[in-house]
Amino acid sequence: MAKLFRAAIMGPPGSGKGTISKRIAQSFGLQYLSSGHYLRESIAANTDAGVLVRTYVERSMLVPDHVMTRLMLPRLEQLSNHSWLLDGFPRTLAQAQALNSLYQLDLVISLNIPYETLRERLSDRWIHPASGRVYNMGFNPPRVQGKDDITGEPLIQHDDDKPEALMARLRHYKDVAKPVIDLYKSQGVLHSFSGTETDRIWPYINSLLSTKMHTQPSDACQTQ
Ligand code: G5P
Repeated sequence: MAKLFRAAIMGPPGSGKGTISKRIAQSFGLQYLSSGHYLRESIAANTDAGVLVRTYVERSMLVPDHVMTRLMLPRLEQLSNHSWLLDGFPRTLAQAQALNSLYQLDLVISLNIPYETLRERLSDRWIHPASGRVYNMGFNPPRVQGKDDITGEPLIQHDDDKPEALMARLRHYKDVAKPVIDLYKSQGVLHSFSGTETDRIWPYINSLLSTKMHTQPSDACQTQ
């Protein structure tokens, strides 16, 4: 059996992790696991964990590490015979260490996007507070302006996406991500990509994955 391929993608809010992950999953047949997706799922289920998670996600704060590892690691156990791509997990050193104790990653993609670009993308962001669903008025607008596609309820814009708060959030992301990036650099699996447009970064990522995975089977379908 060919070796399984395990990868993760990191980057600040709005950096294009989700957009690039979906392209990777489609092009290379990796199972795709998005931490944001599973958090929104748990919020929508309105379980005790979901109620707790909502208090963090609503304020764009990091969900505690033990909640994240409990949410993500069991899903990976169910995929022991598959190649996969993690989007948005791990985000902290504690999460990376918990993952590391179970799996050795083959590749970590880190997206470096200029602050001004992130600011433009995120200032156009609206959310449905009850579910955590996110819209971007420029690139993935809701079907009806100002309304959630599923429930029809009003969308809101976070104070967190205003410039001063955004700057603080991005600085916090950088501080928290630095030891994670250093860890993967020391393991020789980190590849960083810089730019202002996903479509210009994508060919480089595509080419890297093609090289790294040319012996990998397309063993999985997309989960999300
Ligand atoms: P998420 O869901 O992981 P974020 O905030 O990290 O959310 P987000 O906003 O989903 O990340 P992204 O996935 O990096 O951004 O980027 P994307 O969605 O592909 O693109 C962002 C927007 O820009 C989209 O509208 C897209 O269409 C547009 N775009 C993409 N490329 C381009 C381009 O080239 N040009 C232009 N003009 N636009 C483009 O996490 C949500 C929350 O969950 C918690 C945190 O609270 C987080 O805030 N969380 C965790 N907490 C602790 N630990 C973890 N591991 C956690 N994971 C999630």
